[in-house]
Amino acid sequence: MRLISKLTAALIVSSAIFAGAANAQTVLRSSDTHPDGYPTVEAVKYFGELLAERTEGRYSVEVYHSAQLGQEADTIEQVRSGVIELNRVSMAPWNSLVPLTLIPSLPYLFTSPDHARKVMMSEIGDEVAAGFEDHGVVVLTYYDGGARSFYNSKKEVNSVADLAGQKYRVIQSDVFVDMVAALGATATPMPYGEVYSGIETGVIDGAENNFPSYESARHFEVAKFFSLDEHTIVPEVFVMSKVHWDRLTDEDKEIFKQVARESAEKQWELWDARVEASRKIVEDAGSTISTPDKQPFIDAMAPVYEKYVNTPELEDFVARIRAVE
Ligand code: GTR
Repeated sequence: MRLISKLTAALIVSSAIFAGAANAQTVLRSSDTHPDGYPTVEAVKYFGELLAERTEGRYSVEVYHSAQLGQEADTIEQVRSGVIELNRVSMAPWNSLVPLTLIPSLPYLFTSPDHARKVMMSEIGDEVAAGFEDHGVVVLTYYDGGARSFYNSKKEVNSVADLAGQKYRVIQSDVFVDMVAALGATATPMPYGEVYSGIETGVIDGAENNFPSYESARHFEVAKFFSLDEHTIVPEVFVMSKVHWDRLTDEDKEIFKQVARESAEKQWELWDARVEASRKIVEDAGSTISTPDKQPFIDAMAPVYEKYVNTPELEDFVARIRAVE
């Protein structure tokens, strides 16, 4: 009986969504790989609050954090096909699908998180976003993905030479694989949720990420040597399934975009605070943080640029990003 009434309720809700009924309460489901409290999770919750307010309760958001709906690659398929309405993921797993996302994923392109924020919120970000629409989603906004650095379970990395022969987990993206290879190490692409045990069991020597991820995924417990080489700042994307987007009225589309933009500003605030807090947590827990000279790392990236920035248009695109102050 209970099951039947649950199913009936689900049907009523989904038919309300399908009909786009004016007074329906539509709950939008959003996925995130990070735990509750993480800046991206909190920013999407904030988006939901603003959305409910500005639509007089017609829309609300439920965030499925902690990879409850699966690893990023799976949830990307879910949002593309419309099984879930929203998703917050890194830009890197889109690299093979949306070619222009390769550019903001390049190592040492953005000079600071602030530079990345400015670029992604400019028309450059809109040009990147346009490429997503052919693949079933609309970019609502970008969030700050912070600077990523290498960390290792066995040794301190103070130079490019120290990376030789080390095996690092990377995000499932060719740019990441090539970047690690150009540094003389080996890349093993694998889902985020497998990194902790991968390091613990010695399948990989380490991984690379920003302080909030290193801390919240507890990677610092198994890899205590953090090397602040800050090799890449990859934006996060907050997307909506195009199937659901296309059902919104023009007025609602405006509201969605506007509150998403406001949620990005919130995320930036939360992000800055969390970077500091996470750094303190890992230092207190005994992580050593080394700060290698970045220039040799930057120099080693030349082949990656040669491979991916391979047309005059892309060269121009990179130059435009570099020119943003
Ligand atoms: C984090 C990012 C996640 C995920 C993760 C990873 O910084 O926020 O979306 O992509 O990195 O390395 O898989």
